[in-house]
Formats: sequence, C-alpha cells, structure tokens
Amino acid sequence: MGKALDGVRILDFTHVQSGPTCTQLLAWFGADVIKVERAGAGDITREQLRDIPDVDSLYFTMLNHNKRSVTIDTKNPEGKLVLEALIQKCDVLVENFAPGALDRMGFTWERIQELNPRMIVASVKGFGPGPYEDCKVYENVAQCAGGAASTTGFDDGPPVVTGAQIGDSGTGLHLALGIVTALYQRTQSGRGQRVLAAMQDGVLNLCRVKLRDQQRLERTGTMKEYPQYPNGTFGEAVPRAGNASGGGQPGWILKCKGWETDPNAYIYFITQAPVWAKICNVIGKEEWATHPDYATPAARLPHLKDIFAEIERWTMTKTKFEAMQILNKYDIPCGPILSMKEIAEEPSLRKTGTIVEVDHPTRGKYLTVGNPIKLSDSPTEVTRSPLLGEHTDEVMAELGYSPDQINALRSVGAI
Ligand code: CAO
Repeated sequence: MGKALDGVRILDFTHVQSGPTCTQLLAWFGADVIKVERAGAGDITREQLRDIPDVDSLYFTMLNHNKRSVTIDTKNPEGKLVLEALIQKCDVLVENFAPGALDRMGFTWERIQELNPRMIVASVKGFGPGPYEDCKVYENVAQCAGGAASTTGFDDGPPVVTGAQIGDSGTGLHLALGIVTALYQRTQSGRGQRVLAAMQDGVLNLCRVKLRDQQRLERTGTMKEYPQYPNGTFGEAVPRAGNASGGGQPGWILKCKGWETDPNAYIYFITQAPVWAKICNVIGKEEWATHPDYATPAARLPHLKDIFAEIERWTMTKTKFEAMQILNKYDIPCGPILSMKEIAEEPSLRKTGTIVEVDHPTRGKYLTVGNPIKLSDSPTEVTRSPLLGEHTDEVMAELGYSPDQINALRSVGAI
C-alpha cells in the first residue's frame, strides 16, 4: 500500500527536537526525508544524554526515525552547490536554526525561490516577529514565554514547567500541519511559500484556555472552578490551579492504595455533573445526591475540597486500576496516573504501534513512541534512525554525482 506523502521530498535541515519531530512525522506519512548534517559532528543530540558510549543517543534515535542522513558542509563553496542541487530536487526545506542562520549560509528566501519556486520553506523559531525575534530558544524558555509556566503548579509555589514537550514537539506538530497545508495550496497555486511556527505561539495555542480565563477573571474578579475559590484570593493574572480541571467539570488528583510507597499511586477524578448521583453511591455518600449543599454543580463549588477529601477516602481503599474499573462501570470520568514504566509495559500501546520496539545496528533494541496519528490508508512502519552520513553516497548518486565526483567532494571536506 502507498503512503499519504509518497513522492514528497523533504530537505531536512533540522536539529535538536522541535524540527526533527516535525520531519519524523512527515517521514512516517511516507515523505522521503533527507537529513542534512555536518560531517564528523551531525545533529548535536547524537551525543547528548548518551547511555552507551559512542552510540547515537536515544534522544537522537527517538526523533529521527525513517529518515536518510547525508553530510554536507553548507559553508564550503562546493558543499553549497550540493545543497543547491538538493533544493532543486526537494519539495520542502524544513529548518530550525537560530534566527538568521540560513541567510548567513547564503540561502535566503529569495535565493531559494530562484533555485526552486515550488519550494516550501518551513521554519521553527523561538519567537515570531517582535522584540525577541533574534533569540535562541529551548523548550522551557518557550513554556515560560508561552504562558504555560505561569499557569502550571500550585498557588503557593513557583511557576512550573511540564514534562510534556509542548514547546518542541508541540511546535513540530504545528509546523507539520503548516507544511501539508502549504503542499495542498501548492497543488492550486503552483508556488511554494514560507511556513513559520514560533514556539511561543505554539505553546500559547495549547494554553488558549488560560487566555480564556484571563478574560473571565478581568470581567468577574473570580473563577469558581479554581482552588482559590471561595477562600483564597485572586490577583490580576490567571493563577496556578494545581490539579484543577481546565474545563467546567471539577477534577483533582487523589491518592489510591499504596500511595505511601508508590509515587504514582494516584488517580485523576472528575466529578462530572451528569454522574453525580452515581459518584455519591460509589463512595457511600448517597445523601449528597439530594442534599441542597451538594445536589447541584453550583452548590458543590464551595465544597469541592471536602468533596474530593471524601472521594479520596474511598480511592485510598483501591488501587488506581481497581478504582478505574469500578468508576468506568458507572461512566465516571477518571484516569490512572501512569508511570513511564507502566506505559512502556502496556500491551495495548504495543499493539496499536504507539509504543514500538526498534532494532539499531550499534545500540540494539530500544523502545520508542510510534506515530500517534493513525491513518487507515497510510499505516506507519517505524524504521531506525540513520547513522551519520549513512546515505550520503546514495543521495549524491540520485543527484547525478558520479563516484569520482563524490570522492573529490569528500576529499575537500564538502560532504
Ligand atoms: N554545515 C555547515 N554549517 C552548519 C551546518 C552544516 N551542515 N548545519 C548547521 N550549521 C551552522 C549554522 O549555519 C550555524 O552557523 P552560524 O551561527 O555561523 O550562522 C551554526 O551551525 C549553529 O546553528 P544554531 O545557531 O542554530 O545552533 P546552536 O546550537 O547555537 O543553537 C538552538 C541551537 C536550538 C538554540 C537554535 O538553533 C534555535 O534557537 N533554533 C530555533 C528554535 C528551536 O528550534 N529551538 C528548539 C530546539 S529543541 O529544544
């Protein structure tokens, strides 16, 4: 069976995390992704956080599956010519260099258009145009500047960053959508265009409910679903809400059996209004279903702390999985706090290809996260990340270079 992006060639000039997650997705959808790296060094993540000496790190392998790797020194005049040949042959150039790096290399938008007017040039940058446009940015900077950190954590503590890589992988996702959209528009216009996904914008997009809350706060001075209500105070900006649910259905993280020794023996519990009577039955507080202080969502709001304490008394008598099983029978929304160990061992995630075991020539077998987006006509087979420059000769031959020319370029350090 063919793949959704069969025939699309991506010149992958990405490094670290944000850009590589984008091009990995495109590769999983069938694009031919040619990763350009510097000879001898390559993507810096090949050597970051290594767990085996001299072997590509999991950081690199888990972000660069299904790609080919070529080495080109794009600052070498002859290397530049090779890059020009690739630009002429590819549909999309994806990059996430520091601002201005591509221009400094001599590959401005105008120059790229001269070489290939159909080329889509897609970039991740830390910030869009404005005061910080020239800044280099990593994950946590984006989380802080995009509104995630100020709204994450507990009221009495400092801002907190999340383990979800919403700045890097989140922006990679945004960029991938921009690229396929530009490819679609090109089928009509015949022209390439520039695609920009700024990490601050991507994080803010994922935090849009907090901008919603900022405006609610300014209008009413309070937000009843926040733990600060009714006894705490609200300031001018959206406060940190601990584990409160971001929506209209109050939720919290509650201890389960074993919490004293297992840091993940917890469950997220949502007191969804339509199943309130069932919740009361399950926890043995049947009288709350009709009691005026508890019967309606509005009446419950000032008592949420007590309500969750009572529910926790019940969840502490069950493991998180026992609680899940019982609560799901009654359609009560909840979710176990799963550790990475539990996720890695979960058979259903292996079955769907969300967790995949991959074999690597120097590393051996390791686990990775497969394609989280499943297309029924374009299934994903995850193949290992390339070794540095593994496909240089192959790609050079496809560009029309003879073995002698390849050797000559190698001898002057251009590839
Ligand atoms: N041949 C020759 N030179 C190459 C090359 C190649 N194949 N590939 C890259 N280079 C050069 C670049 O041209 C650049 O040179 P100049 O500084 O002289 O212009 C240089 O390598 C380094 O690029 P960089 O500035 O992007 O890399 P850095 O490690 O200093 O910064 C990062 C890394 C991520 C902070 C920066 O790239 C950035 O801000 N990117 C945009 C935001 C982003 O994606 N951040 C997410 C990173 S994941 O957490």
